[in-house]
Amino acid sequence: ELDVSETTSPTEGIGARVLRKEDARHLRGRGQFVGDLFMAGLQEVAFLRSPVAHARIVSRTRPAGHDHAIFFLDDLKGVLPIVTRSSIPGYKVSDYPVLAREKVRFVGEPVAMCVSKNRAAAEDLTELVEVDYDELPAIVSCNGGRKADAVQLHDSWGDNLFLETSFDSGIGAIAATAPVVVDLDVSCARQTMHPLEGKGVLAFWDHRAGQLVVHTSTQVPHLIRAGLAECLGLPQAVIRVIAPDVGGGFGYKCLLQPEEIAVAWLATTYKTPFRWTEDRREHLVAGANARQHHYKIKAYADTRGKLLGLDAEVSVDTGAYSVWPFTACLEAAQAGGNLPGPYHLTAYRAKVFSVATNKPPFAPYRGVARPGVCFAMEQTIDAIAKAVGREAWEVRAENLVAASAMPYTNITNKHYDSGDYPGALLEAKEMIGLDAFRAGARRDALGRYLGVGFASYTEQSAHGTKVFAAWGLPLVPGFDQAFVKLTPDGALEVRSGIHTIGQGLETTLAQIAGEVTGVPYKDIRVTLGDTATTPFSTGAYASRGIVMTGGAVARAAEVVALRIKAIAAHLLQVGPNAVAFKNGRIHAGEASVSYEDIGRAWYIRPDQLPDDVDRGGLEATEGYKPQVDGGVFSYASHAVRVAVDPETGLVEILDYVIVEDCGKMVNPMIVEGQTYGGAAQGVGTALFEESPYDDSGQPLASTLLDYILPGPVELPKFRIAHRETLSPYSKFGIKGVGEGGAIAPPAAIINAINDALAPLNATLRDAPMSPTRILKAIAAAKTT
Ligand code: MCN
Ligand code: SMO
Repeated sequence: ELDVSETTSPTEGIGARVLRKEDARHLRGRGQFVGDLFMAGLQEVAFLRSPVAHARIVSRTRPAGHDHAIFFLDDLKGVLPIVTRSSIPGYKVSDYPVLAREKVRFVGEPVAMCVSKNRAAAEDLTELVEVDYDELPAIVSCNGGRKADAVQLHDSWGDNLFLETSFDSGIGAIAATAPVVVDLDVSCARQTMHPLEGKGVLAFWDHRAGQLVVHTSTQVPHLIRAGLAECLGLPQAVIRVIAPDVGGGFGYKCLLQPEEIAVAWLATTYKTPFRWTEDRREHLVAGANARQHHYKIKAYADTRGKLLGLDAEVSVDTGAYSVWPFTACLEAAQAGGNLPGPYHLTAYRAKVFSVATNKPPFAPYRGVARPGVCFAMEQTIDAIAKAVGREAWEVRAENLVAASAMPYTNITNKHYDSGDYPGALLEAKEMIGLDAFRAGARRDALGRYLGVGFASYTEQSAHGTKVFAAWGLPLVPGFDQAFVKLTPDGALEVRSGIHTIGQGLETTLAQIAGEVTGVPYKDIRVTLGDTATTPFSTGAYASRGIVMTGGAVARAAEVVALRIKAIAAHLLQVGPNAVAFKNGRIHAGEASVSYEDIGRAWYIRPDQLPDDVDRGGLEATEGYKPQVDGGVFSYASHAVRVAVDPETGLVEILDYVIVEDCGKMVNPMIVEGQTYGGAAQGVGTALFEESPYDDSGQPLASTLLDYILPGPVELPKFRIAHRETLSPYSKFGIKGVGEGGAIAPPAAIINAINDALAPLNATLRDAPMSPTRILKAIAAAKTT
């Protein structure tokens, strides 16, 4: 039986593969999610959602006697719409109402809120509501949305563009003089995000504290408090947000959702507890979406395949509203800023559009823009290789930023701090066995075509305040605080407002605190995600947790460690520099004291301590941000070998290798888990997942029979190799890793499929690479 208190790793600090503290409860089914909470008088909430994509609401009616059970927007007195501002010039703000009143803008948009003793009864109430819709044409694509005569989603806008912007370092003469030019149109499909646990919120009024208490499945409790305060018109001090166990977030749980505000309003108004839990169908139809990017690329190269310039147009199908706090610009602006990726590029131009469509809003999803960016850029590299007749890995290696060039500031002003990008690629090439593969047959005994593909990327992590400000996000600061305390009985408490959403911060923050203070891992308790008991953190997203919160924990722990040492020195009658942490005690040579001795001395007998012992106590709150505001950059190269069946269009992944570098690893086992899980989601993006819409804006994948998630049968055993290049800018040289695994699989897999299908002259450009798309590409090649 797994029991983390039995972890006996000789080292438990940074670099140790200690078992996760979280798993003791999760493996026994004893986690506490929003759905596990119960309170006396709890009522459940269901939402009536729009059945049409775009319409004016002519009338809404409820049967008499249901005023306190069925609610429309007008009933929600004092509630403001979600308005997400941005300082990016030209960005258009959308008013995202908590319940639709004049207009609905996507299928699934909440129109009425119904409350009853249980969910089924609340759902029954939704059937009593009558709404008359006057339907409008739906905008279901970027092209549709950009047409001059397109119907507008937001009446005052004048068009359907959240944002139109450009990056331009000048392409200059290269367009006319470059010997090699490749053109590509690349698209990836719209996706939903599917954390195991859907969104959930339970709110009640705490009469003793005089506070609205909101238990919500979120990655960003402190931000949600700010957002709720804004939309409910309450001071932040009157709101307590608690994130209980969160069964996966992946970006989806970074948002302030209308349902969250509506349920909080009920609790504030009626002073009794209410809960809404998202069901799978709501997630599929009404939950925020991700990934739908379209690229038109022209790349210029010399005859060896050396990149000379890149010219791109990127459109993102961003859905109906701008989400709080990340806006509808994030994805498109990031796509434009990240397209050059890990490559040395001296001429770059990109036009970027974020188009409003009659679909659910767009949220960040593991990798944020970069899976799309990598998909486009890595196909471009392969296309150049094909044009100049070289192996794709060779062209890649020549264009990657060299280790000797580090630190390197790229063409979109990203400062790559450290690493050996070509080194990781070459290692991946060896691991996948490219040379042996090229020497072997192109088809297997089943007649399937075989191919190998590569993809490389950088993963910006731990963005600072200035980066978010430059993305126009005034509400999103890039720093964290943490609190560390030695208790009277010699245990260590660590608290921060970030949250553990599956990625393991309860474990790794404890490892850092233990590394600094010498307190044994089993005696460290990490408390996260409750605005009343934790100092500020922006939250768990952008692979920032371990760098930012980890840095803050280290700094607070350093303060406490100094005070522990001062007391120990006094107890052991030596100078403060003569004591050291060893084997769970504080030593001066052979003599030692325990952490409990320290706790007792400080809390119980402070009168016996000399005056020069720091009176700050055995606790400290400290803040942290890395030395650079632009974040620290992890990177990786993926390589994959596939078999493609030309009769069925099915792809089998035969081998998959990942060579990754996230600086100093706090827990290599968790880094592997993160990489594995991310890559699994990447395989979903590559081969299976797609949320299509018909011309009227109806979602065509509203069950998990239509929306295919990869399971164990579809996933390869990813083979992972680590490199550990320390960042010069972060505490311990750590870089983030939470998103990386998800970035490269679509790119590596499409390159492998195109390599396999080369003898047939078939080329794919769009994800997912479903059997249908593969058979179409083969058929198209036959007819040309
Ligand atoms: N880690 C480490 N050594 C490093 C880097 C990271 O040991 N050099 C560990 C960290 O200690 C942490 C984990 O890896 O336990 C991820 O750390 P980090 O990269 O800092 O990411 P965050 O803590 O900020 O987590 C958010 C990140 C994001 S943005 C998404 S999306 C995502 C992800 O984490 N969502 C996840 N991984 C997820 N994993 C699970 N199981 N569930 C999610 O919802
Ligand atoms: S998509 Mo991760 O929450 O940045």
